[in-house]
Amino acid sequence: MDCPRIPQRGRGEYKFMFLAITIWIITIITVILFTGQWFPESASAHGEIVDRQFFYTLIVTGVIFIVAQLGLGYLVLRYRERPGQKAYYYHGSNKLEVVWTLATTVLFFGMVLLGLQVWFDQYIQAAPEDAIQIEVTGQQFAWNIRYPGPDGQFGEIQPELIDDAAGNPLGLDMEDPAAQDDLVVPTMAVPLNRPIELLLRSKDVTHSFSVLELRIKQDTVPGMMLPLRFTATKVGRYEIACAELCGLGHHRMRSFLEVLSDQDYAQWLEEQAEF
Ligand SMILES: [Cu+2]
Repeated sequence: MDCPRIPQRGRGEYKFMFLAITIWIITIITVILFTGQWFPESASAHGEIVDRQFFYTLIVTGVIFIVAQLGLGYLVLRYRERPGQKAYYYHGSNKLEVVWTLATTVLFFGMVLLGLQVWFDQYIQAAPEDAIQIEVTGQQFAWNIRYPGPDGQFGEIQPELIDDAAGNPLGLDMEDPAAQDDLVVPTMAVPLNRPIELLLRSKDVTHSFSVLELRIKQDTVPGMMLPLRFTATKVGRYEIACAELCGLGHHRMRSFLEVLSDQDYAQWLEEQAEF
């Protein structure tokens, strides 16, 4: 049956205009909120690449967001309810479905390929021979940082020896000669421009070791030892935050990481060992 359109502007039309304009205003506000400085200046060798990857991702997703929201406002206006107009069934376009599925796939894999190298360097590539290994164990709600000491070997740990009250939060087995010089401290220090390999563990639940300036963030998972590599390039004192909601005291699970010159680092290690 033929259904002629009856063009007629009623009061109801304004609500569609209002909705479309609201969508566009929210889009503009969102874009403004997303521009500007996201992070403090990078203090690690891979930080620049992470920032570049972040910027590309923001641009690609931002452009898609803007186009989609402008389109949404336009469609609200174009296909608004009009007096006397009847809705009709539209099956959709298979060609369009294929095009945007392919476009999304290409974009997604493109972004992954762009970021693959820095991800590979941090997680898959073996640490250089001269990398300094530091073990980090998260627990509700503190970080335990362990250095292997002058022998360069981490001593044995036994879960049954864990005793927070007695000052042995990791369960270090003092009968093992390699454990006797191990240093367990609440804050971390690393030397400048030296490759560092963190070995991340957790005693209880999932935590996340995160230092914004160094552009590092990695979950610590109970039962796993996860490596995380970086080279600090700027002397400074940076906050270590837990980036995983890990319990009621999550907000106070923080520590500090100091990047020091070689000389200051050697002195720091000596001072810590004296305690
Ligand atoms: Cu935590």
